[in-house]
Amino acid sequence: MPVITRRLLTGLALSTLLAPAASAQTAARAASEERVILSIDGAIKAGGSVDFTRADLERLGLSTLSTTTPWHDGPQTFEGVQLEVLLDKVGAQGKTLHVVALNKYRTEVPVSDFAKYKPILAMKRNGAPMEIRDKGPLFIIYPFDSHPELKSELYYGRAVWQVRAITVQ
Ligand SMILES: Nc1nc2c(c(=O)[nH]1)N[C@H]1C(S)=C(S)[C@@H](COP(=O)(O)O)O[C@H]1N2
Ligand SMILES: [Mo]
Repeated sequence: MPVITRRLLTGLALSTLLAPAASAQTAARAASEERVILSIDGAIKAGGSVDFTRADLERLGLSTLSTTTPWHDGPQTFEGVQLEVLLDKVGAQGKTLHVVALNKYRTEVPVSDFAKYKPILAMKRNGAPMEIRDKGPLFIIYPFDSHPELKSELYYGRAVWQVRAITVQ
């Protein structure tokens, strides 16, 4: 494993000499792939805290959900991991999620929403990763158009954008 890592680094360093701009982009992309964007702790089977990079989340399988939202013009297509799938993956045992966003917004989301509505932790909007300025990198999206009761302050409040951490309780 260390050998492979060294080779990768050498390859990167070499391409920096050959094509500085392109390789800086490649390096930036690699760094953002390895960045932890979500941490889950609390009542989970693994104990402690489990960290996820973008690639880790993609490996769990992405679902697509198209809906209008209060924050976008016209129907949008979101892609992300279903919260139900994510919680299953960490062996969550609680009834409530305490969700904390990058902007320190925090709210509680009942786990019972997940089987019922299949909301996703969206990472892409219309095929592109959501940047922080675009309410990314992770945005809880409910299928607002599929259930009339979801078009309410209660569920808009649970649609946390810039999600950074989840505590299961
Ligand atoms: N990260 C983050 N997500 C959030 C909020 C917030 O302040 N920060 N506000 C929530 C609440 S209480 C509601 S009603 C809606 C508000 O969206 P608005 O500020 O665009 O009206 O987003 C929800 N998601
Ligand atoms: Mo709200």
